[in-house]
Amino acid sequence: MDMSEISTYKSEWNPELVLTARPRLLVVDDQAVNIQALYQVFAKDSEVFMATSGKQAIEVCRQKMPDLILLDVLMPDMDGIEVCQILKDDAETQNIPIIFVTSQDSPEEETRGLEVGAVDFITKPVNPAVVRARVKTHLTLKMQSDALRALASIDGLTHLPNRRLFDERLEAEWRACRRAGVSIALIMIDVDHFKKYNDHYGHLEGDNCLKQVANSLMENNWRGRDLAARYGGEEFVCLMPETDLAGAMSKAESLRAKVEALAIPHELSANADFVTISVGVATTVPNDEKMAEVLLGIADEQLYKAKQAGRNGIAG
Ligand code: GH3
Ligand code: MG
Ligand code: MG
Ligand code: MG
Repeated sequence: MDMSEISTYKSEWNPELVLTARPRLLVVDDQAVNIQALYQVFAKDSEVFMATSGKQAIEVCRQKMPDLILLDVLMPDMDGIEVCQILKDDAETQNIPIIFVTSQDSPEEETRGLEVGAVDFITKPVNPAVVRARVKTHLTLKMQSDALRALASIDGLTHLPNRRLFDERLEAEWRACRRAGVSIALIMIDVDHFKKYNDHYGHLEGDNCLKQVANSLMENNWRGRDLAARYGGEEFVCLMPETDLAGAMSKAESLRAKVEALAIPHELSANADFVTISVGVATTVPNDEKMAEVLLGIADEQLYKAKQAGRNGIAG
């Protein structure tokens, strides 16, 4: 598998991918010759992105989400200190380690750089061995902390993202969709008559059943920013940014059909003789008056309707 093709998004909750992915560096300098020097040091082992101004650095950073940034201090328009402050103020980018690379070799400069959140400070002209060693140290730390965060974001039973990650993504995607003025969709899934399933087949078989349902969710051809997660117990959620009601309903129906097709026997189910799910669908265009939780509330109401309508169905 080509690791560079794996989106940073998926590796967010896969510790293995985090530790084996090719490092992604962003090199920022207003002078091409300086970028060239650093590019030659890192191009072999890393994916290197470049920016020649502060403004471009922020754009490339938000788009590519590098693992580490080598940042020039003196640049026209927006200097490195300001770039660093902006990236550290943004929840999406604040964990990316920044190393300042500068010709201003003074204790004051270095202190200022560290105070705005940089992890290290290197002087120009750079010594290739030194810069490589320092970058390696900080990359290792970054990869390890990403792997820990990924581990803390996974549900142990189903290996789906857990509620902790889901809540984080919901907040982030809610803000993104509000900025873009587009709708966001949420699908809430609940296994039908699951208490009776446990009572009849035992808790271990119950766990097995949940794993199979989770696998169906994982395989459902999600788009890049979609997220399927275990919300708790026998409840699952799928977050779909930039999706309207029609799109979300068709996804919900395909999920329902997929779980039905698993044909897991359920003798005590009141609505079928196999395991089924009920699905509630919610969409809204986020605005300043609404909180992300409204989406959960609507999906929950719809799920209740699907249950009332006889289960093994979708409502939205
Ligand atoms: P409904 O169709 O109305 O959803 O009925 P239900 O029985 O599914 O609803 P209820 O919420 O009463 O029951 C959920 C059950 O799911 C109860 C609980 O024992 C079981 N459950 C929750 N988490 C797990 C788990 O991790 N493993 C197993 N085996 N069972 C679980
Ligand atoms: Mg410069
Ligand atoms: Mg339930
Ligand atoms: Mg249930």
